[in-house]
Amino acid sequence: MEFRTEYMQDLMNRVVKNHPAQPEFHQAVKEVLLSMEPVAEKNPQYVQAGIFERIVEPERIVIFRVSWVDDNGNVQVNRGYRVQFNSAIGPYKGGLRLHPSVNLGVIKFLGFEQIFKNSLTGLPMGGGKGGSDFDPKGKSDGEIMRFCQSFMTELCKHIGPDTDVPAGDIGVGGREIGYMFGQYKRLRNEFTGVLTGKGLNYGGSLARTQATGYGLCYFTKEMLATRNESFQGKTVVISGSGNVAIYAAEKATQLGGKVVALSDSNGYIYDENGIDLDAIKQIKEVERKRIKVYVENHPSAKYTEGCKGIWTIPCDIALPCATQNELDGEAAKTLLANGVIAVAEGANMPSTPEAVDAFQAAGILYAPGKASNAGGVATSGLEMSQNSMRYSWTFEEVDEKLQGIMKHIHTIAREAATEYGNPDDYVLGANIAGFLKVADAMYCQGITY
Ligand code: NDP
Ligand code: 2IT
Repeated sequence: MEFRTEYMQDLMNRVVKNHPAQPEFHQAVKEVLLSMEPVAEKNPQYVQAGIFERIVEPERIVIFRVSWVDDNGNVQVNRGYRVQFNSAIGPYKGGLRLHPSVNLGVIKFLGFEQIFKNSLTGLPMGGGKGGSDFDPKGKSDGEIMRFCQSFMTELCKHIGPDTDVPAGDIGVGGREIGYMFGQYKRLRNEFTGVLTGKGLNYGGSLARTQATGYGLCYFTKEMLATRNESFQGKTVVISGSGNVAIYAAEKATQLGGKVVALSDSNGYIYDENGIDLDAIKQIKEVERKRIKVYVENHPSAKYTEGCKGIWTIPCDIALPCATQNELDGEAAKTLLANGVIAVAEGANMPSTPEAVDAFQAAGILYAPGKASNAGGVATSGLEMSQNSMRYSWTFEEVDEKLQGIMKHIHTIAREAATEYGNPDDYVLGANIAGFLKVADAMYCQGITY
């Protein structure tokens, strides 16, 4: 899609010029600004107050050196980031990613998306994201701990339970959050809810581990219901085999779907009888091994090297849950030719713009990550509430609130999409519904940032 107004095209040109060589950030901004053209026309006060110019510029960026000592006694140096993008509706909130592909542009795209996602949850959370180019693969527990402690030694100066509350993302799960929380507590002498995704015995929330994957399926269920469809009897393909993919597979199965494929960055497994999820949890969560190990004990399954081929498997529902731009235009065409009826994103921006255009042109159900994967951060918001109350809800209580939030996101995205054009355009709906709350808050607070 291309811009039809000079105003947004000019703004986009400035973003590209002022943030050079950050293609993921440009991609995320373009998608949102395209949805903003009718909003700017309907709301001249936002144009006058410079809301669009301000919302694409992070409020603050912290970049720092992270040195640590590996098991051989060698000094290693990585780069740490925290992008505090927008605090109009609450403290900055968003995950930390540890992956060698991390750079400032990647963290900025993630922080930008987080503004709208967090707003959609209805909870008071601003947008932020952080991480490092540290590669956790193959590192010992001791190395992970020393990295996390060094990372937090600097990060702790910039965060706090009412300022900025990080959480997990790729490469950051319960283990890493534990090491970071311990270091924050030691340095600040404070036991506070400064991170979410914590262990259950030191302030974590029940159902946070499951929340992103479960929430993704709750959203997909709502979307399917608009066409009198459900997960029942459907074949489901899910990319990735990390936190989001595993719990998406669990809930899709509970709702009656059959999950036939999962992947990691090396390749994918296909089992037409349905994947044995307990075995996957053992391989990925406990042993931290590669997914190909699965076929050693599952003769009906087949392993194929290379992760992109997963989209050639025929399915009714596709849930990309690995990483950005993992599903391109060609993969989208193949999925469509094989009869896919719904694509919902567990990952952040996994579909390229060409893939999104293809899904929308074909008229299938397509949910952008900022709506469909918001269950994770929503439950992080619920963890913050529980920490503030010094109280814990049961699994059922949290899960029920999560279901309510995903239903609400689906409703407001559809309402906004209906008001501004086409009820089935969840991209338009999610961007506009997420934007309006933040824009009003920025407008009311005056021109501060
Ligand atoms: P994990 O680290 O638990 O798992 C990531 C999975 O994606 C792994 O299977 C990994 O394979 C695969 N993967 C990562 N990078 C690549 C790559 N470059 N190419 C192919 N596969 C890759 O992360 P999560 O499950 O937490 O995150 C997955 C996605 O969901 C991300 O986009 C994240 O931003 C998003 N997300 C996460 C939320 C959360 O609460 N955790 C909330 C909302 C969105 P390998 O092990 O081989 O690297
Ligand atoms: O992309 C995301 O929404 C996350 N990684 C979760 C963020 C959070 O603060 O729970």
